[in-house]
Amino acid sequence: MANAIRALAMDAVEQAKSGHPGLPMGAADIATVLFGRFLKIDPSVPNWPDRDRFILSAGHGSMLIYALLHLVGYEHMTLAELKRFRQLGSLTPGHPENFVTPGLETTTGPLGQGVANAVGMAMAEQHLAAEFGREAVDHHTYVLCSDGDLMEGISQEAIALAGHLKLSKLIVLFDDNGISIDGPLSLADSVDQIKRFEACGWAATRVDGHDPEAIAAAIETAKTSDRPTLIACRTTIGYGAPTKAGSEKSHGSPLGADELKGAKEKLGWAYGPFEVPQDILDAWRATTAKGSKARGDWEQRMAALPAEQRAEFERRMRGDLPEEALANAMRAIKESLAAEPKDIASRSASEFALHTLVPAVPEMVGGSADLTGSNNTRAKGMTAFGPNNPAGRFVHYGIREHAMAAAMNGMALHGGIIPYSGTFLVFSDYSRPAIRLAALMGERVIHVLTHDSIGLGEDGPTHQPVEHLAALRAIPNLLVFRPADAVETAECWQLALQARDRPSVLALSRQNLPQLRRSLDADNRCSTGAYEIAAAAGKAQVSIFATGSEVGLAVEAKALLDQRGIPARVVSVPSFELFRDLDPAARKAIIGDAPVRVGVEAAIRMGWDEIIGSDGVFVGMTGFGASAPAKDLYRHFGITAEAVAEAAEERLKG
Ligand SMILES: Cc1ncc(C[n+]2csc(CCOP(=O)(O)OP(=O)(O)O)c2C)c(N)n1
Repeated sequence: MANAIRALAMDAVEQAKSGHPGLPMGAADIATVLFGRFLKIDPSVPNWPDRDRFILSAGHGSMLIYALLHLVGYEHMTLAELKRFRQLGSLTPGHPENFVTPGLETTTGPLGQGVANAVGMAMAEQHLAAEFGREAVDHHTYVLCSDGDLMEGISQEAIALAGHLKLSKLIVLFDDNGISIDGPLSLADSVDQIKRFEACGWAATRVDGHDPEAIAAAIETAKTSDRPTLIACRTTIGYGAPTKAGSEKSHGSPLGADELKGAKEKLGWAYGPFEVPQDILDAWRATTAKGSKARGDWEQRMAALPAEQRAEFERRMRGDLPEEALANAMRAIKESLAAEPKDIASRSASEFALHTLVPAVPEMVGGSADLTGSNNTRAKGMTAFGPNNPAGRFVHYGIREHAMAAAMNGMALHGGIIPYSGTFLVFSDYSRPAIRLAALMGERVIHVLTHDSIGLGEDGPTHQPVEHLAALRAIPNLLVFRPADAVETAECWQLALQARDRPSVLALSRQNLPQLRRSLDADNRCSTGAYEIAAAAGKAQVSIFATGSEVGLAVEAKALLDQRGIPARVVSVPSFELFRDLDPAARKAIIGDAPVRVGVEAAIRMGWDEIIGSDGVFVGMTGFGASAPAKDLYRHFGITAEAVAEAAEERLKG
């Protein structure tokens, strides 16, 4: 059965003339034991909620999972798809993409991400089991990872978090082949992985990765552990290849016709390309009986649950919001802000909104990378998630931004949870690879990124983001919100929650901001991405576009221009992306036809030409910030109402 994986991987890579045969050939025995004897899946219902999760963190070994999906009988994974490995529009892209291929749990390729996704999935499992009971949620999360996964820094953050949280249903199978692209691992690494994992609170063991019984025994033991488990499986990369086995030469290129022929001979595989004999295919197909039975049993248990509990579980797993509760929460927040306006930092406005949103939307699980008091992400009544309180809805991720973001991806992928968490905007650099993958996968994950400009003041240029808004706006499918006041902050939260297929960033200020929207708006005005927040008295000569903390400043500049007899209007731009999604006529109407357009944002100009044109005036940053009180910095860098008014006036004069 393992040789079927090896043969399919060799044949597909050969046909594609590119790909990675070494891992599937080396890890075939591990995968055969895991899928054959343990993994609780049902190919006829790939998304059955209580299935075991399997993550191939070493995404370059994608032919391993494609071969497995075919062998166990996922309907769409036909031989024809295997033959189209790495071709446009196939279900077998170079690295696994869960949004392309049914049966995949996540998208991997950037090493280390899958391990951290799995930590999030195991967290989600524990949390949902605490909420809905073991009748509804009771599965394992398995990872197959490589040396590269464990060398990446994110893996350290992830395993430390998993060990601390005692995620006992997380089992990592390490393809311990001692080879990476450059050659033997000894060129660059001498970590004792067993000791490393043990030091992080894991159970860890080493087995012969070509001995099925040893692998099976280790998995059995892992399933009874009270901690997460690492099983280091000693393997030979490219197992079976006559000259390339055990060498980096089998890692990432086709074996070549002669080597392939020799490998099949050595493995005793007497079949042609993509040929799997019926008895072996039958044996593979039979392995899913355990999963089908488990699914049947689960359905019976679900049917026996109280109707309300079952309906709530199903809603959450579908990813539908509690529409009515959310609408009521939004109304309550807005009514309160209209009755008692709040001139507060947008991070505090976010907290104010969360106090009402978190109870209304029970799937929200919050957190922070050790900046809870600064990010204001912990709403009233939230308790800390942990082994003794798995129902807790607030995660202390520690100072681990990268694994935090990747674990949040894992929670969203698991389903049943809308994860959100916080750090400083400047440290989005530390989580960016995971944010990018959330955007690629289309996962609803919400990043609260506070201290969003020089407005944070004294902490200085190391902490003051200047290029981060532009850098985040550059990620396709990511929504970057920068709300101007307490009302916009609540509206942006609503939009982030409603964005089912997109991750969001909420860029929030440290410093207080005036509440500009003082009357009650039932509509979500931020939903168009940009809208006129202050109209011109007469035909506008100047349109000022601003985001976040600079919208208040733009409104002051407008007042100065009004005094000078220059009619000006202000457009708040909480989200470039939602604005871009409008049709051209709607966009044009918001842009207006004032002869002068000014953009104001305490950040670099990159991206702004889309709104103000390349001939527009931009008031913002051109380099790094400095350490000083915020007010002094705004003056020092020339981001003031006076400067905006003057720049507009000068341009108008031509
Ligand atoms: C973050 C990241 N850096 C680099 C790469 C490119 N890359 C792909 S596989 C690999 C290392 C291969 O070694 P190993 O993880 O041991 O896999 P094996 O050779 O055993 O298949 C590298 C550097 C990547 N995919 N992701």
